[in-house]
Amino acid sequence: MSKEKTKNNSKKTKPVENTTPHGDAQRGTGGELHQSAEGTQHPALTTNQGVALSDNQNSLRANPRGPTLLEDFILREKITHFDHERIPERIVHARGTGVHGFFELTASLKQYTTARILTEAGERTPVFTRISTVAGGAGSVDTPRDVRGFAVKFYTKEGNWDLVGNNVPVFFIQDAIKFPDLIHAVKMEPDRGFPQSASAHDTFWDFISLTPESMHMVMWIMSDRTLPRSLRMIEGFGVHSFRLINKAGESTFVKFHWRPKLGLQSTIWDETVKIAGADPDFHRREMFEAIQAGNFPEWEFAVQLFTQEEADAFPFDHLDATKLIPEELVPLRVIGRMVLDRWPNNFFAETEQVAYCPSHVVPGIDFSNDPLLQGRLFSYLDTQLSRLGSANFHQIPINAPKCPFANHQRDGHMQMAQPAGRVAYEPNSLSENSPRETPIKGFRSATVPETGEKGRIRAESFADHYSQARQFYLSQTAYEQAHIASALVFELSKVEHMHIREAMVGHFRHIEEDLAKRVAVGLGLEKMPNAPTTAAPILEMQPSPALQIIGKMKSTLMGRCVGILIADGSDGAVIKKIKKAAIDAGASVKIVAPKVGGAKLADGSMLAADGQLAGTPSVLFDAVAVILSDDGAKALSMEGAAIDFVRDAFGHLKAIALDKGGQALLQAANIAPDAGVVDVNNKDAFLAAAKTRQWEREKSVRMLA
Ligand code: HDE
Repeated sequence: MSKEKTKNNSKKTKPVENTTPHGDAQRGTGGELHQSAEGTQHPALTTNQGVALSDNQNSLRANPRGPTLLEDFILREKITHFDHERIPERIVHARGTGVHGFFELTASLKQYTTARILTEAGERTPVFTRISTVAGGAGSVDTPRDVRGFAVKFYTKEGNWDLVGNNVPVFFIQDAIKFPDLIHAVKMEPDRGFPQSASAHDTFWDFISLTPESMHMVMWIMSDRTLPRSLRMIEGFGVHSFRLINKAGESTFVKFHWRPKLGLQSTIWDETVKIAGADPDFHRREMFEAIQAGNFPEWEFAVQLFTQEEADAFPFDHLDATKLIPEELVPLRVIGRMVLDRWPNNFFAETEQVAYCPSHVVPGIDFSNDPLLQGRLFSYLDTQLSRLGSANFHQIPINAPKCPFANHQRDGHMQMAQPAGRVAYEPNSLSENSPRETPIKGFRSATVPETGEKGRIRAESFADHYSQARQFYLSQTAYEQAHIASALVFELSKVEHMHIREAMVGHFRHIEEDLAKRVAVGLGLEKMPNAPTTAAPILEMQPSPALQIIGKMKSTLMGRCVGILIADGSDGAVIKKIKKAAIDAGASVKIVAPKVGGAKLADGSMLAADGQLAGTPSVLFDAVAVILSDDGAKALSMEGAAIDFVRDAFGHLKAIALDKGGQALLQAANIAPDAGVVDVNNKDAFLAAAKTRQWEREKSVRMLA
């Protein structure tokens, strides 16, 4: 009886690459290389005990058509391991993309801190950065309207420092005790199990409408900040105030900021929704491709430093995480840069198992009394214990410090270390070499006096919930204000309960009457709801242009992608010219054609496509060119995907370069060209238009609130 063999792909894989962390010596029977039938060399496939397998295609059966035997330890080991492959996903921030890189300090903060990572200019420190969405599960799409987590693990010479921030500088709530309620409200509703990864539903807005302190954050999440074009084009914020402590033991407050080298850029809401369908992994794929291409994302690292006296003079409380410190009040000092340049080898081992904790700080950095931060100092360690399953999670390579670490903690699940010796306690007199305290260099907390009455009392200085929400709204350009109002109309239109819609509009009346009116009209409310009473007077604050996105876009094509739609008969010389111009300006270029094999150009040559038209819509690009022969234009005028390609590019305010055939397609799509639609030969005009969005066009393509 011959044994049935299914195709064994392993025979075809590249020979001899030992990827096990244990190395050859620990490969058991698999240690030596084996000769395959085809003559290639490969390591033996073994069990986890190192026993080489003779057959990985058939389980052990009593006879060829008989029952499987319990004795088959190979089958049982393999299936059992597989059954346990998943660990609990993060309760929030489950969907994330992680990349290795380095941090380089460019200006020393020696005067303010002893933390070496902030004092040695020119020194590079390895980092692992994970950018995430908040609400969705690990398998959810990359582009919901959502805050992005921005977590950086610095492997410093003095221990790991985790700066676990967001791409929005404020938060929904002031006190950690409200966090489970906030998250239960935004996650899918528990009875029905939807919506996944969306805030546009009743429970979220119900909670928000009853939580006035969230109004500032509401302005941010309804702005285009939550619709990033790329993970490389977002800012990052440490959110809370922290402290720096210098050699003399003096402390200074600090807020941390990341600013993207590519500038800020967002997508249009309709575009975002379509991207979710066209490429659910849009952000992760884009980051992967950028790193593979050597276009390493980079951020400036900046700080806002201020003293207790300065803080006392702010018209808000900096310990309240629903407030930011306007850059105009405390300017940003750029002190370093972060470059992400290496994709992880293994998604699970690194991106999934990385465990960030805001409590991971190094000597010279300390916490403030922000009650949200104080709660986080507990939560993250606790969550890692349940998610990673062991108090030894710090031994997983992605979490382990890259400096020596030693203490008397012992044992526990999955203990990897094998500490030698008799002594596992301190103080001791039996082991001179055992780890001991280092009073001079060791971690010390800021010596701040604490007085006052114990109690569950919200500080009065936390009572103003509207002034900064108003400041944010009034700081935006008219286009951005329209997007905020329209986002609110969109979200609240998904809310079934009238009283929740009305309550929200009531809050908006405190932020800006015009905003409230626009939303009320957009929702079709018959009369304006009353505004709730406020706990504190609403202050008129100076607008802060630094809060805009449009004001922070960079006039560049770096990191942007131009799509060129072609078909049989397109002019190769024209394609080449526009492609070169875009690449010279820093963009990447993708050719889109009805068939992925490519198109036969006018000169008879074939040009391969990077994407097939039906699967590569224009939402995946920042600007497009359409280069078609007369026949090509005629054929594509009958193709819905081609019509959508130009209609969406136009509707999403993108620059469009056209030749004669491209113009014919535009006409077939019933689009009247404007200043952002240019002749393909006028490459300067195209590149200039491609570096921005055609904001003026928007009123001609959609009704904004
Ligand atoms: Fe988190 N948060 N959070 N959070 N958070 C988690 O920790 C929590 C908050 C942030 O890429 C969890 O490892 C509480 C603010 C990021 O792995 C959990 C409170 C900010 C990430 C947790 C907050 C953040 C998390 C879930 C209110 C911006 C992802 C899994 C007191 C400054 C990190 C995990 C990564 C993850 C708790 C509020 C950022 C449950 C209790 C404010 C970027 O521990």
